[in-house]
Amino acid sequence: MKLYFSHASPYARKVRMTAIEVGLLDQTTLEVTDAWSAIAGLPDDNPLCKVPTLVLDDGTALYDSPVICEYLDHLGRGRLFPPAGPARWLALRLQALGDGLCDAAVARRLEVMRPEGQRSAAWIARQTTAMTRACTTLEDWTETLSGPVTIGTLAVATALGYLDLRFAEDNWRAGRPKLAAWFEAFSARPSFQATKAPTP
Ligand SMILES: N[C@@H](CCC(=O)N[C@@H](CS)C(=O)NCC(=O)O)C(=O)O
Repeated sequence: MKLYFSHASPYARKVRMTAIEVGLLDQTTLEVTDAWSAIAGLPDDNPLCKVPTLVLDDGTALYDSPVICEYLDHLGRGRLFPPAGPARWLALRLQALGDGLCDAAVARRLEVMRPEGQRSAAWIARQTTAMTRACTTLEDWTETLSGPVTIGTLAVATALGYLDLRFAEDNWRAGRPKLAAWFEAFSARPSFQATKAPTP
């Protein structure tokens, strides 16, 4: 299998963590790809030209990250996606919130990077508000994060790691002591440590 990824992408980090957690990293060839400048390779395999994209040995390409993670979990006989029932809905809900937090953060970053005259302050404010609300909700949900490791907890951890990478000045830990303590403990996982973006 080949995984197109970028070091900074939180969605790709979630996939790499999944591969490690279910014991499939050694069967995965990692190909660093800049989705924004790729003109061959990634767009041939994924018409959306996004990372992460996983290409199976028969040429089938899988995207986006929830699909890839569930595939890897199934192949590796992992337990990151519990069977249908309350535990599964909780894991998927947490994944949706973690991924949605990333969506807002990525959208804000892209807007901030536009030339000054083209930026929308209202758009940046909307994404920032969504990020703040998501972090506050996660503080309220900390007890649900403290159970077994699932795709939900991986998604939340990678989202918070992305905030540290791109929006450290937001200081998401302020006023959220339970979430900060959970993240501190979760960050020690080898899969999280092994997938840190290299410092520029
Ligand atoms: N929902 C997708 C999001 C993937 C995504 O947006 N990846 C970004 C990098 S962080 C990307 O490749 N962007 C390129 C583009 O939007 O053209 C997933 O979960 O995989």
